[in-house]
Amino acid sequence: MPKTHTTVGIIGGGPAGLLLARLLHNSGIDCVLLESRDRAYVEQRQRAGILEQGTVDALRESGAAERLDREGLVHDGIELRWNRRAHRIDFPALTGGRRVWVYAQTEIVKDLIALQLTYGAPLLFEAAVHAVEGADTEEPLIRYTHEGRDKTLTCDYVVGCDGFHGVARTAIPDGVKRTYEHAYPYSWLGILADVPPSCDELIYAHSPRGFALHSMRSPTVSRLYLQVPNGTDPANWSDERIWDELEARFAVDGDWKLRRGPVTAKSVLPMRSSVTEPMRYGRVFLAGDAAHIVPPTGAKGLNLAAADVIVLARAFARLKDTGSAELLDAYSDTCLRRVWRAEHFSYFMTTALHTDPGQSPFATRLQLSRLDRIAASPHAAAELAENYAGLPTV
Ligand code: FAS
Ligand code: PHB
Repeated sequence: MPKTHTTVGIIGGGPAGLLLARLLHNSGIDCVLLESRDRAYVEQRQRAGILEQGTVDALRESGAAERLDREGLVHDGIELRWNRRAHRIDFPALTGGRRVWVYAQTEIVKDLIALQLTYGAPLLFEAAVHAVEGADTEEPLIRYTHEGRDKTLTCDYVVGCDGFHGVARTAIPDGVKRTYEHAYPYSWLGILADVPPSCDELIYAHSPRGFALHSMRSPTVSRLYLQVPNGTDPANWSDERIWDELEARFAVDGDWKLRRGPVTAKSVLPMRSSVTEPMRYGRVFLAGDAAHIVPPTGAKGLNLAAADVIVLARAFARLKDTGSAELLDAYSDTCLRRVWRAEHFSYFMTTALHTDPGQSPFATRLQLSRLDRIAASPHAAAELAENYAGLPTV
């Protein structure tokens, strides 16, 4: 019989909700997690692939990194390509030792769900939340449907981890909520392919034909993306057409070769930025994509979600241990400083590397000058490395 009251009601079983539930459990704080989809769906949803040092540290501290440490790929840099030249960004050398891990979001979700179901507080799948009421009262209420019946959950606090299309944001009154948005004039066509990666580290390529990214999931599975027009139908892109276009965009002097193989998944992802302020109203908090969206070029989405819940879990633990709400009251401002830094970095990486369909030759020369500067200046390279490998969690 599901609980009817909890300390922290969490809406959404993506990385933000699952990591928050894990951190609260470790602090002895009662919570209930409500996820609208079934377990299989959330575990197979292809999304992010890069973890910052701070995200890995939090997963380790919460006891959720055993498989990550066994199977994750540690990366000390990325390669930028433009005008047929390549330049490596050396993260540890430029950031005093920080690095990144390649470990798919799907695997993090699987690991956290397994822990949650074994040791954690209640995690209900196919529990769709359709309203959050009383945000400005002492006992906010979540209305949800589970097993065909309408139910309610009263909470001391509610945390909306329900992503960009979730419901929690509606708990903030329109007169209070401020939304900042930017849409990019292109999308990404993302593929998974059963072929070993053609590189040891990620390659981000600027080309007159458009952006391309070579990432990976394991020593035998590659993850690649290429810029396409908004509204692109992935069905119009055959494997051969995808590989031909990727090969053209990664072109570089020297003997580098792009390995080809069967494409096992393809999807189109729109590029947008969005921030909702504040990230708290009364006793309702927003975390992760429920509060902010970044274009994936800077590999920030998942890591921002983790940073939010690390700050929030620490604040709930302070309240439980000392009675002080100081960190809770600072949550929104604390997170928004990092959110806007990540929004700017993601905007920088996206606009520096993508070719806007309508951009002028002058704009292209400015892009090339930015990329030349990163190759020429350790200071410019360090700015990119610090932002990519992740700023220390506050
Ligand atoms: P999520 O969206 O992951 O999770 C929200 C959860 O809430 C979902 O499981 C949803 O089912 C549930 N939910 C929604 N409404 C609900 C309701 N009413 N009741 C109950 N549950 C509800 N980031 C990168 O860094 N790199 C990438 O390559 C990348 N690729 C992406 C591709 C796509 C298609 C998308 C959409 C995002 C991508 N992102 C990427 C960003 C992505 O990784 C997010 O930042 C990350 O999933 C954020 O995690 P959450 O905040 O937990 O939100
Ligand atoms: C990924 O591996 O999915 C990935 C990596 C880096 C990005 C975006 C996506 O910037």
